[in-house]
Amino acid sequence: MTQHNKTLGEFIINKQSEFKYSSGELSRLINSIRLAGKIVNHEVNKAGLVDILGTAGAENIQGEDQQKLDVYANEVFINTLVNREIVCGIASEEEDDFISIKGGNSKNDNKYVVLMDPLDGSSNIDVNVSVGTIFSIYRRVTPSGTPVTLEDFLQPGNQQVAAGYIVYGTSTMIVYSTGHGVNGFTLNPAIGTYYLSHPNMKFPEKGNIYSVNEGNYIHFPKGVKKYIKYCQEEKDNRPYTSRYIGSLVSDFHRNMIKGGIYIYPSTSKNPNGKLRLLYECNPMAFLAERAGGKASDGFTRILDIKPTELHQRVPFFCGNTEMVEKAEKFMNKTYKKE
Ligand code: AHM
Ligand code: MG
Repeated sequence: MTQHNKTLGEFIINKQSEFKYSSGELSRLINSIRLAGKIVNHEVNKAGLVDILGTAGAENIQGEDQQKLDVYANEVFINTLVNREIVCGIASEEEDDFISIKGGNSKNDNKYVVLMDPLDGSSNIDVNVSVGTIFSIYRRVTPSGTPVTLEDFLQPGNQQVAAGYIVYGTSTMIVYSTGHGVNGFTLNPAIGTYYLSHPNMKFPEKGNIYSVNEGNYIHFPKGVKKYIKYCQEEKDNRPYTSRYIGSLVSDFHRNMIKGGIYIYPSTSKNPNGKLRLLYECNPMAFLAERAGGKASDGFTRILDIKPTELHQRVPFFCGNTEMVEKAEKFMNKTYKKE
């Protein structure tokens, strides 16, 4: 990487005037996220060396085992945002309820709330496979200076001011958008600086990768089964390639660069799928659309869904526009028969 590449810090300063509400508050918030990301990255990278692997003995609200690194990442992100007094509220996949943050003088004038999945794909930690952090930023809707309420967090994804993810992969990257395109920055671990490595990321026009946990095939809706068969058919540029890491951030990241669709549908066991609307689907849908892609629940645009609860789950179809639209067609055609 050459030294004249723009750093994330320089990029944020240059772009600040493009932000919708340019008080510098959003810039400082993204700065805090990149700092927390570096700390988590450091810990993730030495996961094999220290006794930090394994479960922490607690379960999160969805009844899943929490890995130690989940707990660690959750604490780092929350502490960084709280200590810098940069947001008025946080909701995390690892917390039962949202956190209301008071400012130093007991009054909090900050405008933004952050929703996050501090360490997504955590079942991959023990086997040295990429994991990620997903974040989503909204302006509060209740009056500033008062404690945040549930209403501030249950906003439809189309109200997001910014969203992004950090992928702790073969290299660590932060990819985010404040609404003006999607940009990716790669961490140079030697000096702890992120460099702009992937400016203005876009899904290629055509994709040929489908990512879905086919082990659940028997439980999928008819439309998804038919779409999978379509992907496997020998016709035109098909069969497509199947790639599934089981780590949403990594699967999305690859599909955005190479062209593909990610699907986590409803199943007969889990009618709303597995992924969480607020912490996973909305931020990814925001990025997908900014990168020329599309995200839906099979029928409706993800970003237009009005959330009703913090830990709500939703079926998720996300990737190249053409591929998502094709999958939606299969869903619509078979819907009545199911
Ligand atoms: P998590 O938030 O508990 O880590 O679950 C989300 C992850 C996604 O990253 C991934 O795409 C999906 O769960 C994989 O689920 P499955 O193992 O059922 O295919
Ligand atoms: Mg997750």
